[in-house]
Amino acid sequence: MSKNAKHFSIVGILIPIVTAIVYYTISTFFFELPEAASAEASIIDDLFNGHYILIAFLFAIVVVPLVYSISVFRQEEGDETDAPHIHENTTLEIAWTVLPIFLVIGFGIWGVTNYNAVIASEPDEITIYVQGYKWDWTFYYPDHDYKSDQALVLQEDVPVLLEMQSSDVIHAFWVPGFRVKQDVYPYDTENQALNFASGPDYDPEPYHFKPQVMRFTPVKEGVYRVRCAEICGTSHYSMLANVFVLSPSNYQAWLAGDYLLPPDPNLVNSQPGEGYYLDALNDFTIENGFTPPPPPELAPVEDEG
Ligand SMILES: [Cu+2]
Repeated sequence: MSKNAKHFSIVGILIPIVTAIVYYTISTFFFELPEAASAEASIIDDLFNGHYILIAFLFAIVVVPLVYSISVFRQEEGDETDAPHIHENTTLEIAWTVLPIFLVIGFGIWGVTNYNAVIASEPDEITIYVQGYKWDWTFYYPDHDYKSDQALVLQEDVPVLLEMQSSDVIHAFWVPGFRVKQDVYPYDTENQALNFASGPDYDPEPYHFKPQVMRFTPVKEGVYRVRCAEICGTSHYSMLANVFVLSPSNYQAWLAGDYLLPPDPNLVNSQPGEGYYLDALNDFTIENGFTPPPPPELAPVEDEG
């Protein structure tokens, strides 16, 4: 084996190893995603994973040869000669131009295909209106006698079409567990009475307003969070709402008014980072109901008498 072949084979073995380590590190420690809870989540996660693998590989093909060269090709003591000067390598230049072009086009086609799959309409989807405003969300169910609630309540495995608008500034509707996100625009800042909140017959059409639409199918019972993903003012951080994904029987009970949901933590405490509340919500079922968690215990004060 020539010396060059030996160097190339060591680098060739190190590149996939480093790719795997970097991929594992970024997908496990830096960008760990919440549990996937919608039918669309796996489509988005495939794209995320594809990008992570590519990023890890591009990191490895630059850094492995660099670190290997720095460590192995040291200048000998007393050696004053220059390294060979290399000009032009047509094959290499064509390769590093053409391969990235195909990669970018390939990822583009993949992205568009997946995006079309995510936004595709479903035959039996239910429509819910969403009003975003500084700093909360309200939900309206046009098919169910104008039922509104501070929480978004969905039925497991039933596709949803959200029609959304904002009362004031641009917000963004984002449920990390569902992997879907959509900007929500103001329609008419002059006349804020004209919105979904004004009634079930509200029709944005005469105002030439097209609501923003978003589709997804929740597939796991549980409690999730909507958070605003567009910085929209001082209380942007607390522009949260709960999403309850209920079984068909619980959903029907909720529609009939027989099933009370836990209060919105926005109303109970608006401090950010109070995760214990969300943990308690996650244990919530129609059978065991909801018990707000006890306040954190204070350490007893030692009597110094
Ligand atoms: Cu917002």
